[in-house]
Amino acid sequence: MSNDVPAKVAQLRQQLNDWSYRYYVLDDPAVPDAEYDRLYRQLFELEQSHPELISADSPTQRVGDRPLAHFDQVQHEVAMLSLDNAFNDEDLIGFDRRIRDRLKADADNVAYVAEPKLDGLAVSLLYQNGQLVRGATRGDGQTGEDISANVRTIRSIPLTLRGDNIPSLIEIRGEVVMPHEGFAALNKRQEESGAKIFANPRNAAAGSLRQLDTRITAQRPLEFYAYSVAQLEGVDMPETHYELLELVRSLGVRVNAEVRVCSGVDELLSFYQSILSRRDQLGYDIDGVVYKVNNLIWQNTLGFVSKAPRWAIAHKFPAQEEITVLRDVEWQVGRTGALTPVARLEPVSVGGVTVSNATLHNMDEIQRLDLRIGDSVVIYRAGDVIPKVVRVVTERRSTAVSDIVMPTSCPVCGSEIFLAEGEAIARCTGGLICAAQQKEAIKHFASRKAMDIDGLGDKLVEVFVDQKLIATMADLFSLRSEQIAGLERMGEKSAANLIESLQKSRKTTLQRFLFSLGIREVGEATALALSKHFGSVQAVMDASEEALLAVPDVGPVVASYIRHFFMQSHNLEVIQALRDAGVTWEEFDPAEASEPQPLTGQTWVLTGSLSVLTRDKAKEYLLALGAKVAGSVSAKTTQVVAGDAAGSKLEKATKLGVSVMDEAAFIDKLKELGITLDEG
Ligand code: 5U1
Repeated sequence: MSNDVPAKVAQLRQQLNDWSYRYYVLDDPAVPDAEYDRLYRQLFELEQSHPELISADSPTQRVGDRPLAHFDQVQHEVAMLSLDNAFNDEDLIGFDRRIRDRLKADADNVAYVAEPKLDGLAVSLLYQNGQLVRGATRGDGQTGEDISANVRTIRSIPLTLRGDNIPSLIEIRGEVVMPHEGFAALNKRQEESGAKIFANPRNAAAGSLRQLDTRITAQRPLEFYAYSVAQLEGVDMPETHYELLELVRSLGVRVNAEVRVCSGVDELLSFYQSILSRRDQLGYDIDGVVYKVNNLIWQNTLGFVSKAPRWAIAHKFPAQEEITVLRDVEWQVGRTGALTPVARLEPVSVGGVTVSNATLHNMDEIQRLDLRIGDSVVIYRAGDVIPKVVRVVTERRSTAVSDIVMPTSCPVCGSEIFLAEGEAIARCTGGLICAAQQKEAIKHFASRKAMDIDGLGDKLVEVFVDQKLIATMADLFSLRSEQIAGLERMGEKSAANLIESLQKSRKTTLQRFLFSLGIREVGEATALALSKHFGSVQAVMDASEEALLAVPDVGPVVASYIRHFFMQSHNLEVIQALRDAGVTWEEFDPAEASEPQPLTGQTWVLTGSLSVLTRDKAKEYLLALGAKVAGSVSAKTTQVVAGDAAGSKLEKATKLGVSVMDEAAFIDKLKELGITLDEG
């Protein structure tokens, strides 16, 4: 049996590498992450019991187990160049004219490859006989730093090239970036742990790549996109840059999906406009587009001038950082009482959007920036990332600046502000007597994934609290139509509708109810885990920290937040008041509910638009029946429910032979499994 181990290890590595390729290069995940993780674990365990089988190219060998002492220097065999810039259409027209003049091209239209210019860090990857042997930074273009250990942690960089046309040597160059989503999550984690907040994704990517401890780099959401080949041996050099990128892609290295061949200046300009209009949706920062002459012989003919090639140019986008003046700092109180300083700015256009507010995170960040009211500051804004103050332009500081002082009492309710030892975030101690916390707590309570009170938007909650019609969520259920009809944007009909949806929302589930209470760090998934584990609100209320720690998804911090929440008498009063107001949910005894549910072990995917059920309701029913609900279709999917206008997921299900049902069949199935559909 043990003879099969090497074969099994090889097969697992092959499978994991194939899935990574599908995920990163083809952008077409083959299996859910959990399945990847399961096989990874199998491989890891096999390698642990057979250490002689561990090899550097194994997917388990991406992260080192001790920090490096320093980075070695690397001499680039081929210099890493920079690019000339075009700041407007005229610059670009001039670039194209110079190229046609030099090439004496009779053709009017030179073919170019147009690519987004990613705003990250240029990196060189050297592969010998298909193995990644070196990763290096650009440095000064001639000498960079050896960051091999760091680049190995980036999952979109293969440790081994794919296919059977592997070059004996290839040096691939490209950009390492941190996508917006990962950047926001990283800064949130940094903020919560009191660590340094990164000014923008480029700085975060640079800081992560220059970590001597690769275990830290491995936790940073870095991605790689290839854009050129500096050395190639052992396979024929293609004729065009585009074919070169295709070769790179065929070797399993990701190339940006936006790359296009364009002919002549007009096509270049429309590419520029198209990318610019989608800039905020790409998910990572770009600072322009790059155009390169496609024909590699022509590139050679054109050559270089000083440190930049004549055959390429970067057409710059409006900057994502601008300077403005900090007019004031206001302190916002959130749902959990956290005090967040918000910069009120002299309005400034950043990347085409007017910015007048920016987050300052916390007092530590204000001190780190050495910020004063009246300072000139650099603002960064991109995508969905909330604009932020990057730094102070100290050279412009006048004598008229004033210090920023954290309030000692809550700006909303006047209660004391408390800053726990070692914490960066100060909090109002007013709890539900603080209108800011009341409002935020009620908005959360009413939201779609919580109690789903149709027609009760954020604005209306603010009006109800300001008019002193309600102070807690329980008060919502004593509202009468005549009290609210006539309020701002509230006619008799909408008032009656709202009362009706309040009435309907009284019947809920234990998971929704627990989620709706707004306990710190108790999101949908934790609420579901709590409800499955305890079966009743009382059992959650009575649970010790130790008992809470037995719930999957609950760690010591969350457990302490849950305990703290149920120790506050005002919270217990609100829960009782909600029960008294007729809010109900089904409870069960977990000891009797250990048998598997009808869909345990199955993975379902919902796609297209459903007309009878909402997507959330459908998901809730499936979870209640024990199924997992996934976002993408793979060979592991048990069942796809396809609503109207279902697109690529339906196509994929058909291709993979996964069973598909329409909404009517789905509803029949739910009924058959004992689900009573909620009305509406
Ligand atoms: N997309 C892209 N970015 N970028 C940066 N292509 C590209 N090419 C570059 C640079 C510095 O240099 C070429 C000279 C290969």
